[in-house]
Amino acid sequence: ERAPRWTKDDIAADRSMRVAIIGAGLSGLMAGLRMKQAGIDFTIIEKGDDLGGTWYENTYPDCRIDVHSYIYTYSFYPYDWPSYFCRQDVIFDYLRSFAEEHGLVDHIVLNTEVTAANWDDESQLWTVETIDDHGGERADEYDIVVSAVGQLNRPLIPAIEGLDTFAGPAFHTAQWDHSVDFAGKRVALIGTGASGVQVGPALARQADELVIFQRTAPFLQPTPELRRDLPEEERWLLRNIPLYRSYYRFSIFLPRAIGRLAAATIDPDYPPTERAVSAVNEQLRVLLTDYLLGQVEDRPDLAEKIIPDYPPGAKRIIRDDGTWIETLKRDNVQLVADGVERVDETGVWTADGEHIPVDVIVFATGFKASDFLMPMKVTGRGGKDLHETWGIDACAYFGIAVPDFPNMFCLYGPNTGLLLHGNVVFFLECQTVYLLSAIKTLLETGHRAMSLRHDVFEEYQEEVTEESGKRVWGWSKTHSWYQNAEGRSTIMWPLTAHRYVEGTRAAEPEHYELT
Ligand code: N01
Repeated sequence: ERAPRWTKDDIAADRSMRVAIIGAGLSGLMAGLRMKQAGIDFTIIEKGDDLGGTWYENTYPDCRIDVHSYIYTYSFYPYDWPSYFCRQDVIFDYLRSFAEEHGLVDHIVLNTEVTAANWDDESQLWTVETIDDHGGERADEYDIVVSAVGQLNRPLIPAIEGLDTFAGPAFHTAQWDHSVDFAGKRVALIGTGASGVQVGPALARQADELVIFQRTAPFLQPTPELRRDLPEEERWLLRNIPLYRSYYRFSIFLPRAIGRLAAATIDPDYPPTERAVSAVNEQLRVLLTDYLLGQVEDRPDLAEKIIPDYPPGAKRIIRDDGTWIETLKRDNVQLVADGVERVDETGVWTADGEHIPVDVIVFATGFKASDFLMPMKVTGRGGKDLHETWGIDACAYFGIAVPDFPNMFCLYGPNTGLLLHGNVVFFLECQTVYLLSAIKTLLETGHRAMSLRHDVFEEYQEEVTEESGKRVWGWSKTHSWYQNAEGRSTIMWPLTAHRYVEGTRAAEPEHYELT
């Protein structure tokens, strides 16, 4: 529990302080709680018609978390998770009960999208412009803006030629059309990332035929417990022994895990034939490749399609309990390891010129992850535009603060994505500690605004850029959502969890211009 040990009224009772939090997902709710505990006036503005963010929006069949549920949990709000990797509805219930229990629901304005946030140099306030689902526009002033919009909130449907001519339903996994009955249908599933691999088995069971379009083969991480309930003894331990819960939570700091990641990702000399020091990455590649090949000994036709040609870790390694390959082997499933060229009224054309007729197209094609804070228009000091400043290279100090955008703090911002070397909820708690310390500084010093110093930002940016280049998602130049259009990672945290804790312990006043 890292709740503030102070309230606004303890420090500056006469001062008004209003905070706008954009987004009512895991991050926004967490920030809301901290504001409440600090006695600060706050509003959570949510574009959707319920709270929960990603766990409200993604309702495709068998959508579930891919880190252990008892790690993907606020440290101070444990839950009696029924399975190792809980399904979307269970996580949604967790977030709802969190919000209800902490009195956050009344602070959330639903169906309202933030279109712009403009900083006024004179009043030193943000004007947050919103539009609701009836077209009602508003502009409200706030002292502080907290972006809690997430990274994977803008579904990406590729611009495939002819898509608008397709006669049947076509939709993204994050915008599931529950009115579609797959029975008796021939379905195309485009994309074999985490979403595609999760939804594919359910589609194969429901549809008459499933055609899976795989552009790049995924590595699969053997996880036998993926769809299993947690045994009662384990649940008892997690419920009753806080130390047991903490062990899991803080295992991210175990040198073993960090060492493994570092060794597996630092080597710049891939491919393996030219490798000098990538023994662990290579070991991992062999293990994961054997895992795949072991499942298709009877199917050489599949074997040649499912082996990735990039180093493990360059893209997300996907949890698997054997279900994926079982699905690919089904009689009603066809795996097309070929690009999608175009779509016509009745089906999909592959790059090889084959026409595959389908009734429904499901896009598991990911998100516009690098478009941080889009499509909001954010203007800071001197009318500076955030997206013009960033270009395609979004960067914020520890993912949180940007020079010339005073009193604006991002949660789960640029370069805070994680593989083995952290835990998104733990990082989020670090971010809110930082946010609260910034607010405390403003209250204690009587200043109205704090803007990150350029030199502090630049030093940080250099470190992150250099370290990103050493990680597998950087040096391998593998195409993935970890990278932007120019191949730079604006998504992943390239350093250790220790470094993140150290850097977010407090918003150091000397790192800021206070006005
Ligand atoms: O998206 P992705 P995702 N033609 O970008 C393919 C989280 N998540 O939604 O690899 C054909 O990973 C693309 O191919 P390629 C998790 O962090 C979590 O699956 O670019 N194919 C790829 O196969 C995850 O990492 C859970 O060559 C096209 C796929 O579409 C993140 O979300 C569950 C294409 C996109 O994969 C994103 O995963 C699900 C085209 N034109 C997701 N364009 C949980 O556990 C793209 N592809 C909560």
